[in-house]
Amino acid sequence: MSLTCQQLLQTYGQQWQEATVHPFLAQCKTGEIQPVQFNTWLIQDYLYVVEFTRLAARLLAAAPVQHFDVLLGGMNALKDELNWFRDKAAERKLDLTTPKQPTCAEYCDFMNHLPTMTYPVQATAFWAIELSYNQGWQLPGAMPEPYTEFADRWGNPGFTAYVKLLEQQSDEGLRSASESEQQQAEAAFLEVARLEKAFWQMAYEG
Ligand code: HMH
Repeated sequence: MSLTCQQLLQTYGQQWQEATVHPFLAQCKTGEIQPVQFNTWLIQDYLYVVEFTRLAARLLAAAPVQHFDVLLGGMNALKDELNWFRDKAAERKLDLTTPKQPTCAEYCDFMNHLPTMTYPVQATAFWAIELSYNQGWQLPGAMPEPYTEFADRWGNPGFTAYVKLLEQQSDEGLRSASESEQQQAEAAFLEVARLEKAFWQMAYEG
């Protein structure tokens, strides 16, 4: 029996919970989050998404052609997302040339290293990264202004459906993966969970 994404979520429920439930998100929901905290997240997440877009391109380069449709759709959404980040930063007069904080840099290093792994490993990590934001922004429930559009961006039903397709593609890749590749996919999943938690904490500390 090959590893599946659902198995990872079940086996590592505790780690996944810590990756997706954080006071930062809870306080966006209550409106208590402070501008310095939110703006730190916004700048650092823009810098993160730039590197995530490179990861998406490298995943596409490693993927079977049957998986192109879903991945190209995701890349199109990233085009909009990067421009949207620039708009949000401009509204708040934020400097997007700010250096990466150590946690953001560590997460970006992890992503830049992933393409040395085989496709199933990359696909599993990519799915986990997208699911973390889908669930993280969705679980607290509808958010008040000015956070509504942030929660909607990753929590909307279309994004949930996209993440489900990523899961199917990852599972398909894992079905023909070796024992060693499955272990690497598991390790990559855990690393995403750890880095997601650290990224929220970084933002929370402002
Ligand atoms: C830190 N994880 C982080 N930022 C994001 N934008 C996503 C995941 C989803 O792409």
